[in-house]
Amino acid sequence: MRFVSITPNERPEIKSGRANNQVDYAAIEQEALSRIEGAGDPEALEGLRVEFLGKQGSISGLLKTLGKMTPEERQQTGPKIHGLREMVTGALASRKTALEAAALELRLASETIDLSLPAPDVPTGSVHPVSQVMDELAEIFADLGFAVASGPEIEDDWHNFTALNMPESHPARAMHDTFYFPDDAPNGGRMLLRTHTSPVQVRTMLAQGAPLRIIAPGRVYRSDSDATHTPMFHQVEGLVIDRDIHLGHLKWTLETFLKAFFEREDIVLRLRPSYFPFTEPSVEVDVGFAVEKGRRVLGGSGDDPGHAWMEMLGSGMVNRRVLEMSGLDPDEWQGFAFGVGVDRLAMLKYGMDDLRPFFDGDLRWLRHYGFSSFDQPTLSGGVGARA
Ligand code: 2NL
Repeated sequence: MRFVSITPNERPEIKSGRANNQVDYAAIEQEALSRIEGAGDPEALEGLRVEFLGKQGSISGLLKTLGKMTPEERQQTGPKIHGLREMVTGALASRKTALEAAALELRLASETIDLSLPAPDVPTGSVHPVSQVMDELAEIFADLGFAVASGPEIEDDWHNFTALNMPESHPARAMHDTFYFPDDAPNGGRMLLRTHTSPVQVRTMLAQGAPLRIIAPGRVYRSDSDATHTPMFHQVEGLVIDRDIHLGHLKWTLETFLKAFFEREDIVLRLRPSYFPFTEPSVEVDVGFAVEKGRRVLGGSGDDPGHAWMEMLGSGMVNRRVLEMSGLDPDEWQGFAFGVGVDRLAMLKYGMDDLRPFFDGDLRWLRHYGFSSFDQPTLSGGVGARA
């Protein structure tokens, strides 16, 4: 086989631009193509690209000879050199594709996956019981036509207290051990961490007017800490404002909610007179329970043998003064409201006896009590799920 070198150094006529009519372009092309075809790996191919088409490459050198030719020579030789460059460029590209395909074939043939092996454990989080209960509450109240309202956790004195019929001097303020921000807050008014989600409801009444059917779930803060109190806890408040709303609506709503939440038809309520500054009359709601195997099980009247009453939530008809301060005419609009601790509801429903682990972030506890996010959105499934 005839060996044709196309390296410029060894081809003086190429380098000098002389005697182009003597250059055998077809032979050069033939050799270039066969060497490209013979390149066994991407590195060798890249070496050939540099050798032919690089700055100092042989074909680049041929292109440079065009400048030194007469117009006639150039017209004759130009297409040959450009054609050569195009052929070589195309051959490099298709060889590259072929080498890549071959490498992939090799990998596919040599790398196998044993699908019968157990997959490594993927760490998955779980839904915190408080979040789970919040979702259940939202679902149950959604079935009853309540929208979810939210608002700031850093509140001003007026929305948290004054608008709820607790003016500056009101003794009920002492019942809320409030976290206050420093007095020199930039906007003048004294700011605090909300002690309940009631200010959300005041803000919603002011913004949307009546009628209204909302729940306000969220974090609330009181300076209090023992086995049954944490400085941050979760509350859901509910508010219904409409014409001719009365205590009967309150009782039916709470009974329907508690039956759906605890997934028991035999939940019995006791309404007991109480006092809250923001409701009049105020009603505390107790639920009957019995102790089975050391655990409190809800159901039945607290007056039944072996039963007792447990305080469940606070509620009442919205105080006229609260309606007025929220921009509503109390002679036209009435309403009921209630408030319940979410953490307490979670403890009762899922059999936990201490509140503090809720906020410790202990992974073992969370794995034990957490819920799978792949479960149904709620366990109780909303109102009517028990039918
Ligand atoms: C409790 C008591 C309650 C309310 C919250 C409320 C809100 C507005 C107007 C009137 Cl905007 N009332 N909320 C009413 C009664 C009781 O919570 O013991 N919660 C844990």
